[in-house]
Amino acid sequence: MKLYCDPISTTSRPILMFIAEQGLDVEIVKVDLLAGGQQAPDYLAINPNGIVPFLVDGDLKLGESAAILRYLAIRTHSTAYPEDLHAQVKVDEAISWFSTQFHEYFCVMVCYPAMGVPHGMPAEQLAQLQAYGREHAPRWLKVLDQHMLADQPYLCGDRISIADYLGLSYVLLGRLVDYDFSPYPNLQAWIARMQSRPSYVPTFAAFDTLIAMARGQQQAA
Ligand SMILES: N[C@@H](CCC(=O)N[C@@H](CS)C(=O)NCC(=O)O)C(=O)O
Repeated sequence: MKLYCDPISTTSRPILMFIAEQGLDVEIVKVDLLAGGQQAPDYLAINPNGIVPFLVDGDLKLGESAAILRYLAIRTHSTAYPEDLHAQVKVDEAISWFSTQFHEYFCVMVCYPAMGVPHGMPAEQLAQLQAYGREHAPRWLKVLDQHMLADQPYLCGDRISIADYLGLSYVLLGRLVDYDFSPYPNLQAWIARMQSRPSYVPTFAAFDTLIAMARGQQQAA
């Protein structure tokens, strides 16, 4: 099995963390996003979308981080994607929530503009988008803090699920733009819980380096 990915990619890290925790025998193939490796003809021949992550397992060619997580968890009979139908659809619900509401308001509107990720829109519109996101993202952060994580250690109960791996990566984008999570104590406790897992350090090393660089640039400015 091969995973095409880049540790600087938000959607690659959840899978790398899951693979590390499960000790899965997966060949990691780095597609260097900063060098434009996702547009290299040999990679486009594998994944015409030109994005990572992408999994190849025999005849199976699979994109989309959520689908890859589900596949790996089912294949390994991991409790991170429970077999009980009600428990399973709650994990699906959390994954969809992160990929839509949370990603749109928090990642796309708040974090990406502050990170300089090109949206291809004029600066004035981008500033409006960011302001809108800053105003409305707390709605979803409150849901996370006061409902999803209010009385349980993980997003879908007492056990970690694949939604936690995915959600962590999205939430931590906030650290890259110095987002203030202090109004959300349950969310902060969950972040700390996830970061205390041994798999966190190797998986997020490249990301943490980016944070350190971003802070250095802010201090120098
Ligand atoms: N919905 C996809 C999104 C994947 C995605 O956007 N990957 C980014 C990195 S986080 C990428 O490869 N970007 C390269 C590009 O757009 O050129 C998933 O969840 O896997």
